[in-house]
Amino acid sequence: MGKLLVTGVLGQIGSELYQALVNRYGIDNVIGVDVKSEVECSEIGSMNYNTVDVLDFFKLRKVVFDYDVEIIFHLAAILSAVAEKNPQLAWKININGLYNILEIAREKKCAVFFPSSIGVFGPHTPKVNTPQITIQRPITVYGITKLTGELLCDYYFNKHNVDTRGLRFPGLISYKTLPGGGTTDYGVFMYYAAIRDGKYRCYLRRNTRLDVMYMPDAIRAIIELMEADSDKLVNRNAYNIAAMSVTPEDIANSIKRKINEFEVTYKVDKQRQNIADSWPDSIDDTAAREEWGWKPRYDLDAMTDDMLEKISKKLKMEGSNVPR
Ligand code: VAH
Repeated sequence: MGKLLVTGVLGQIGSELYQALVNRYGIDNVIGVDVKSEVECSEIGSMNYNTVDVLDFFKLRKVVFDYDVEIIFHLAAILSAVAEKNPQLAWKININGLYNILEIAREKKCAVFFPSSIGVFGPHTPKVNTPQITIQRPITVYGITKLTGELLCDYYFNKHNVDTRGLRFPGLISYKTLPGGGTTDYGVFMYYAAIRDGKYRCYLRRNTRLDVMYMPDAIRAIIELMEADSDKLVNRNAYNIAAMSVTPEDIANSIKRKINEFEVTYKVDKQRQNIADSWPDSIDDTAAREEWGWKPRYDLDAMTDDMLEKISKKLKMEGSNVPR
C-alpha cells in the first residue's frame, strides 16, 4: 500500500486510525492533517503532521501530491449535535471538504475512505434490522451531509473511476480521544463518569436503543474494507456495519457488573433525543459480512471491561482533565 493520508487526524476516529495505520504500514507511509497547529495540540509532536484545512483546496492538493498519497482516509467532519447548532458550517466542512477530497483524488487517482453514519437514516426508515438498501430521509443536517456524501462518492466511482469506499458507522465508543459533539457521545462520558464520579446524568432516555461499536472494531473495519478486493464490492458507498444494539440502561448495567455502586440518572436533552429517535434501533450488516468478511469482535461486556481498565489507567496518568 502506498502513502496514506488521514484528514481530521486529531479527532475521535482519526487519531486512532492514524496510529493503527502507522503500526501496520510504518510511520513513513502515513501523514495526518487537521486544522490545529503544533502549538495548540501536544499530540502532534510525535506525528507525521501538516496543518491543513480541508476547505483549502490548494494546500490540501499540495500535501496529496508532495507525499504521493495513494489512499485518503477522510475523517474531517462536523458531527450531528454540533451540526444542528451550526448547519452552515456543517454543510461547508462535510460537503465542500469532501468535494475537495474527491476532486483531488480524481486528479491524483487516489482511493478514498468516507465515514458515513447511521445518521443517513430517518423516521421513515425501518427501525429494526435496517436494510442496506432502504428509505433514507434523514432529519438532521449531519445526516443530509452524510447521505449526500454517500451519493457523491458513488458518483465519483461510477463517473470518474475513483475507488471510493465507505462505512455507515453506529455510535463509536472509545477512550483515547474524546468525541466531538455527537449524539452518541453519552456512551463515552458514562464510562468516564463511572470511574471518576460514581454517577452520571444521561441526556438520552434510558430505553433509547441505538447501534454502538467499540473503536477497535471500527478501526479494523476501515482497514479491512480498504484492503478488500475492489471487484467484490457492490454496496461500497456505504456499508451498514453493526456490533451491538444497546440502550443507556444496558451500558449502565454492564458497568454495574464491575462498579456496583454506579448510579445513572436521566435528564433528556430534547434536541439530541429527537436526533437519536430518528435513527434505527438495529442494523442489518449482511452485505458487509458477505462482500468483505466483516465481523465484530467486541460485545457490550467485553467493551465495558476494556473501557473501564483503560480509562482507569488514563485517569491515573492524566488526572481528571477529562470530560464531565
Ligand atoms: C454522532 N458519533 O453522534 C456520531 C455518529 C451514529 C452517530 O454518526 O453524530
